[in-house]
Amino acid sequence: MRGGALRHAVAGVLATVVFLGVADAAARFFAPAAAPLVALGSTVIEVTPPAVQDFAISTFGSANKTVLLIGMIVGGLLLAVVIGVVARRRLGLAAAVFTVVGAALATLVLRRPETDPVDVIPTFVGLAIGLTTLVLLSRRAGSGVVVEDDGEEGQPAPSRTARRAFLGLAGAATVIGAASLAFGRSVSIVGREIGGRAVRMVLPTPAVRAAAIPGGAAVDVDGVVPFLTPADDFYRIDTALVVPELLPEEWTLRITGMVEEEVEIDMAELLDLPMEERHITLACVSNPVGGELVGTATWLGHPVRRILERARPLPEADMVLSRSVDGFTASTPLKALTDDRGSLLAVGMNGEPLPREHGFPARLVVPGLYGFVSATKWVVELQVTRFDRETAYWTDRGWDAKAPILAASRIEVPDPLEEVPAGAVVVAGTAWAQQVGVARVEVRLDDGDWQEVELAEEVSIDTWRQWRHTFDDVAPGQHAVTVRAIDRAGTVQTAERTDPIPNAATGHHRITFTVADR
Ligand SMILES: Nc1nc2c(c(=O)[nH]1)N[C@H]1C(S)=C(S)[C@@H](COP(=O)(O)O)O[C@H]1N2
Ligand SMILES: [Mo]
Repeated sequence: MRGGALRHAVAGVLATVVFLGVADAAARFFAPAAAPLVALGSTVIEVTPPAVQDFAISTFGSANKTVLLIGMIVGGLLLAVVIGVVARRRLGLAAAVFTVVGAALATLVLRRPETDPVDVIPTFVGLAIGLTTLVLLSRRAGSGVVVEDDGEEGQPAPSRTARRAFLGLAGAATVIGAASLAFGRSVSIVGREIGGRAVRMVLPTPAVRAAAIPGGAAVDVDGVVPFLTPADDFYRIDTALVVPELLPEEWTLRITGMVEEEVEIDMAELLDLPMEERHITLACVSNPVGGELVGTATWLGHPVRRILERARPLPEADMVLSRSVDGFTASTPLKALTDDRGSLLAVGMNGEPLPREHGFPARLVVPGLYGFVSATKWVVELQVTRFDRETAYWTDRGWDAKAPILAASRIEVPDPLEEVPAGAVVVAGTAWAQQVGVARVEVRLDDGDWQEVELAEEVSIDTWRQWRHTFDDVAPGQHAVTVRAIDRAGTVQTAERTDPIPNAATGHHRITFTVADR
């Protein structure tokens, strides 16, 4: 690119960065979705075809938001370059396109369920300052037709002072753009949440404590994931681009719909109720065979059934549509929330208040059901209803309305493609069959017979179980090991491979490894 065109492209990019940055920073004082980047990203997530969304979740797991954001940045930069280059000859047209894009973003902000009309203010403030930046920079970038370069007719190349003015202005725009992006919240989505408000909540002492995890629950093989998953390593699935910031004092839960009496409780009231602690393994329906979208935590909460009892659901009701502050919904059979499995309105995870990413200040945890039909984070409403009346977020995108967790097993040791020393080979991993319990786990080497493994102690039917097995004297060279679980109902995990959609992937986990020569 010749100097002029390059300067104009830079002008376009800087104007765009200033626009989005200033809007992002201003949005700090409004709802999160008031930031045009957040509104755009959320809209992209919403309109993405389920197959692509499913692919993104199973391929990138919890990093899928980062991939989306990088895609948006690349797309945005390309558009910015085009606007900048157009401004070189036709500043009016470029300014018009810039304004139209800004207005379109404002419309997306307005369309978000979490925004009010005032939330467009940041976008217009950003747009005004970005547009000013575009005009000022383009005027000083010159026509770029450097006479001595190509002899073409045109305006003269910018003078040295004009260039200096351009550089000065560009520098200022860079500083404004970078500083405001750093102050805004979109960038923090890429990393951990920076600048999130520090909120404190003191957890009550449990009325019912979970038994301590016995030593025998672990098989003691290096490389097997710990029985309790630390919150920082716990997988995360959010449809929202930005983790909602919900203060305990702002939180209320409403029980609505087919009930005899609508009920609303706030956090002070909830924390006064008797709390129960339970170890529960949560699993995502999008987890590929052998994948990592599963984890176990000690959850602290009040039984949901007690809260529903207060509202007295009508006999015709068979479903609870739980709603998050971010608009996400899940359909849970009423029975799963009222029977004695111990579904929780949870406020604590592993002895701490829920981390923001995992639903602070309150979420649902239902043993035996995949997260998308049960584990609503930042839950603010339980609408008692019927499966033939209401549908949930993922049901509208082609997934099943009801989804019990299927028995599954995973090999964690050895690593895929690892080279292990000659002789005996230790394989180990985890298996789960919530609400039913794991009865047996079997492995086989290459195409050999299924062999029963040694199972670690069971903590509860709702938690995963570690297992280990030793194959004696394995011949050097490449081998494969396959695992399957058998649950207490006698169901043997099927070998048939299916996609996660509509109700979880099936198939055996199989890895290959190499045994070194003696
Ligand atoms: N508000 C909200 N709650 C949600 C989701 C979501 O996207 N938004 N994802 C669900 C899904 S698909 C799963 S698997 C679990 C994951 O919980 P975690 O992110 O705490 O691991 O939360 C569920 N609750
Ligand atoms: Mo999920």
